[in-house]
Amino acid sequence: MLRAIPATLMRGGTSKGLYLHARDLPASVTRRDRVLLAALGSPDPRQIDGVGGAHPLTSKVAVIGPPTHPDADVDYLFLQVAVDRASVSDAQNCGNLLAGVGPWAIENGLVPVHGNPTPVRIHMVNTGGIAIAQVPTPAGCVEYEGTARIDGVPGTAAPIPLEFPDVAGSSCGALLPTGAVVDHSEGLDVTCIDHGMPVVILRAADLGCTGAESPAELEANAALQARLERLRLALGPRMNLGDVAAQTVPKMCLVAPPTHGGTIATRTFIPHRVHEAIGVLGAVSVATACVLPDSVAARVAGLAPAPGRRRLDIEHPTGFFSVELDVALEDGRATITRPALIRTARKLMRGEVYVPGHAWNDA
Ligand code: NQM
Repeated sequence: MLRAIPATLMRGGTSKGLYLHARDLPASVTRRDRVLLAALGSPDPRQIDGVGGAHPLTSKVAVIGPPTHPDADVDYLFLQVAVDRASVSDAQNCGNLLAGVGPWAIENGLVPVHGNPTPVRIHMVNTGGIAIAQVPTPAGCVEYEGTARIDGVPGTAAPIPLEFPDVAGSSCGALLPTGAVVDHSEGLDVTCIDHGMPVVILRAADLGCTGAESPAELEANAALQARLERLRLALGPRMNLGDVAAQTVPKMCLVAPPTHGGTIATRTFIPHRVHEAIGVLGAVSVATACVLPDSVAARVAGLAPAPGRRRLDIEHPTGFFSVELDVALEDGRATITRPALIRTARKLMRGEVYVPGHAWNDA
């Protein structure tokens, strides 16, 4: 018999996924993953027998529950459900689904409304860091509608400012996991960085690209895909990520001079499909590299070093992603802290998602 699981389908930033309460899923990771694969309809390129959207950006799950961190209001575990493989990964964060966590936690009784906005301190279980979301609650309840626009999403919605006090090295152990601002691999200069998301930054021109290609054009370039995967497999262990063959990190980001008035142009492999925009923490990592003297991104962006609160506009295939950072400079070295940005979210549907009984029951 089909098994019903309480669920909310939400857009978080430029991604979409199922938001579930931790208590409504099996405690065993093997059973939990089987249930999520069945709920989203994987493995199947169309995810026809589930609620997944047939793309990594719409095949995502947020598991939310009471906090296990003393400085948090809720725990948020992000799970990437592969589309065409029977695989569920907790190896990365997702700053886009994160945008929906505060609203969901308030509406599901985990966090009381207090004032407007209501701050929600979110423990990102995947990597251990804390994010602070300011959720609009003007009339004692969550307000989703508003005038904020984020590129990659049509229309407008209520702004949800997100701040990340402590995400440097969250997956790799250090902001610059190899210890260098620039590394060399396969004859290319690369910058390996983790300011919330492990990212390898490469100059698009070094790979025969302009950085203005569409995601479809880049995905059709088999030689480029193969070269990037060789680099990723070689650099993953050097970034303290171990064997990354089956992991969704590091992301591979091609950068080029800006063409629309922003700081830098990006095209990001996540790591095999190309992002229609750029991930949230991925954008934070790239923005950080833009103000790190001598990094591959800094050389391309060509910004003059300057201390203080900086705003970096990261160009991507569907517009801009703006990130603010605190930059301190001493003896030519930069310390970059307190990334902050704006996202929006929308509750799309609330009810129960059904999975075959065997997915829930089988040992
Ligand atoms: O970098 C896609 C997304 C993401 C991740 C990915 C994200 C982040 O856009 O914080 O949001 O890079 O796999 O949802």
